[in-house]
Amino acid sequence: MAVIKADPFDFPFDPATLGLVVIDMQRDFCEPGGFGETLGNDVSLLRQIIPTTARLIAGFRAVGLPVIHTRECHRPDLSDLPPAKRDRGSPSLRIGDPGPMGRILIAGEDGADIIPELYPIDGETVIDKPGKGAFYGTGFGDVLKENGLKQLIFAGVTTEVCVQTTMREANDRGYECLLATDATESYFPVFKQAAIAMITAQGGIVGWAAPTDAVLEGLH
Ligand code: C5J
Repeated sequence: MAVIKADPFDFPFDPATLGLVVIDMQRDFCEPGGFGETLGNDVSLLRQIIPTTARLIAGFRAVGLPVIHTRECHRPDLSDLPPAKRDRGSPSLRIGDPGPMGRILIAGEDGADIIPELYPIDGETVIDKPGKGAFYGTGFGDVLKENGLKQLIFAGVTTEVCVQTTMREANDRGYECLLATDATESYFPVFKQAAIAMITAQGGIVGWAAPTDAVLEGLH
């Protein structure tokens, strides 16, 4: 067993069953003019983690372990978009509306795609998901099983929404999950810290947390 130094205690893992899940590093969340900004958020906060996340991805690729990417997006006909989601709040543009990077959070549009700095390479799986969690309405669970994965390292945005939701879903399904604390970000720094605290509290009730350097050290 290999080990990653983590909170609330070391994370032992079998490299044969470990994978990296990078949540929603999309232009719509990380670049001006996308969904995140239409909600009034400062996207520069999320951009701070791009170099660290790139290093984490490169580390997994270097040792031949799987990298899975997700994208929060909807079908062009909006058939997988509940009105309750589209109508929530008062963004300047709603999901499906035309914006500077194409229709907001719609599959196939530039804004819904992954940022160029972290773009998937050939052979990596990309899961399009209509919800905040990656299991709902997708083949994510099947992909994990087909790859024999049991332990998951998580990165991406936003910590307290899609990352935490997916970690909780995975934890309930028996996966052991670790969050790379400097490869995840929120538009609200206080929410990021709270999410990490919630995940690791009570003996790791949702999972573990560790910085990218500790994860990469564990891989070697
Ligand atoms: C949000 C996400 N925050 N990827 N999506 O709406 O966390």
